[in-house]
Amino acid sequence: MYPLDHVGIAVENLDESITFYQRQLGAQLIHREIVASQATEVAFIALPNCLIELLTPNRPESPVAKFLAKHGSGLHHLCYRVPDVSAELARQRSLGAMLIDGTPRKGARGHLIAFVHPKSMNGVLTEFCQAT
Ligand code: CMX
Repeated sequence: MYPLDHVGIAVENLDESITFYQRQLGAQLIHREIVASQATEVAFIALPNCLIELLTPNRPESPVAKFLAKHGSGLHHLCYRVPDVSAELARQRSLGAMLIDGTPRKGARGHLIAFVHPKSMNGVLTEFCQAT
């Protein structure tokens, strides 16, 4: 089993959500960036054992915009940290999982990332990431 890297939470307003986590949980903001490949703006909040990724769309075609319109703010995905995303995708494919990304791409923090469809993962959108 791989370590959990972060929990992705879709939010309508990034600034307000960062303030909420800082005030409500005493959490620390460690990183913020626009992820062009995902049409999102994200902020990482540090917990002692894991990160929370707050994500909001920065273009209307973002998958997060569709998610927010359908579900509202809330849990969006779980991300596991793996040593080799390509190898993990091959393993997931061999087990019959429905890959969203057939090959890894560049995600937040310069990591290589890939998503697997929630319908293959017990209803949870699942990301694998590899530090580069
Ligand atoms: N978690 C669980 N289920 C989800 C979901 C999510 N985040 N997003 C969609 N679904 C479900 C929907 O509820 C729907 O289920 P039903 O058919 O039972 O109604 C089904 O998946 C299809 O959803 P949809 O609203 O029609 O959306 P799409 O099929 O167009 O897209 C998905 C869904 C997962 C393929 C798309 O969001 C995607 O490609 N996601 C991966 C990329 C991504 O999310 N990037 C943002 C994060 C970037 C970052 O971390 O930087």
